[in-house]
Amino acid sequence: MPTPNPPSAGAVRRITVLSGGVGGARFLQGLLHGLRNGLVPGGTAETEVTVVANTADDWWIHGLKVCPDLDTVMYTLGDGIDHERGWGRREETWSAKTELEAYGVEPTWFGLGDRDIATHLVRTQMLEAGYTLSQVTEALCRRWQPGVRLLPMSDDRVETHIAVADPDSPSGRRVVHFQEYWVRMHAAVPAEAVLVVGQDQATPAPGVLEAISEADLVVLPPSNPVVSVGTILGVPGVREALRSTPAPVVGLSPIVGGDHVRGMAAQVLAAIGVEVSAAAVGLHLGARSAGGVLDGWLVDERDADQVAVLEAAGLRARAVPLMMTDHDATAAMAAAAVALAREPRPA
Ligand code: FO1
Repeated sequence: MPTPNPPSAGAVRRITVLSGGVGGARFLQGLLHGLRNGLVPGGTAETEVTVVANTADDWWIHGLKVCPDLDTVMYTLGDGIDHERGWGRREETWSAKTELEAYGVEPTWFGLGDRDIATHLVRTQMLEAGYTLSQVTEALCRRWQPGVRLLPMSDDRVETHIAVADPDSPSGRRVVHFQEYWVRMHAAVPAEAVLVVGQDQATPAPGVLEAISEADLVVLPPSNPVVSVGTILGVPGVREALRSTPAPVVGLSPIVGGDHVRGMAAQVLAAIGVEVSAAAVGLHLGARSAGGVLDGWLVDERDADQVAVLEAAGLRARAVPLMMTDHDATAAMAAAAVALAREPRPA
């Protein structure tokens, strides 16, 4: 097991971030802000950031391939995002959605905006012409210029489905697509199981494994540990790449004060039997020295009492402010992640 060589006092030239949607995109905004303003030790405006984005939220709807996490990162960093919603386009209109409703076409509960539909039309046309999701993403990013290299975790179809209780079905359960669980059901019912369809057959997209093995630092941002980070780690080969990269691997807890900051992490953590706490998620991902993928784990100051159990498990851990209230606050989180990566391994 190589001892991660923390970025020396020299520059942090390449950072790879394994990202979900809204939380990951917000973190990336702060990371880029920090790099461009000298707020990240060793980082500069020239530091290359590669984002490996979760694609298990993807959904075929109305014949279009929708990739929420890829698009949220692309729109957020390309300054096209609607800041209120955290997804979809700013200055959006909903005429197509309204017309579909008028035809009684389901699902009416999933908001596809007119501007957003153009992205899905381009993506769908290119996929049908034989381009890979990686090639589509690269093409879309030529317009949006996100300032990072944006890679899907895989070019293969991987979809998260959630099993929920259903007294009307013989098995007592029914399975819905993640988007239905989140958007239509608001994750208001317990997730009994998380089923990632196609996960075991997927291969990492081109460049993903190299982005992990050749980085100076790998970061797991405060994304959902199950349906965002978990699904990226579940792509065969990714976990092994994290365990063998010479780069330090540092994560930031998406759980603060015993709950998720937004989204449905609490529900899906319960489905996999992991306690909803900063330490439990860090221990779930695990220290590389104990078969896991992490060298360091940042928790919020409210969870400072959980640092000890993390360090006892072989992780470097620190309690710092983890609320992404503005770009400077998020940049400080990124700086803390780099500082933690530089610390010598615990004795
Ligand atoms: N989230 C919602 O809560 N309601 C929606 O109607 C909705 C539509 C939507 C359309 C495109 C897209 O890329 C994302 C969309 N999201 C919507 C967000 C999406 O469900 C989540 O951002 C991710 O899947 C979870 O990270």
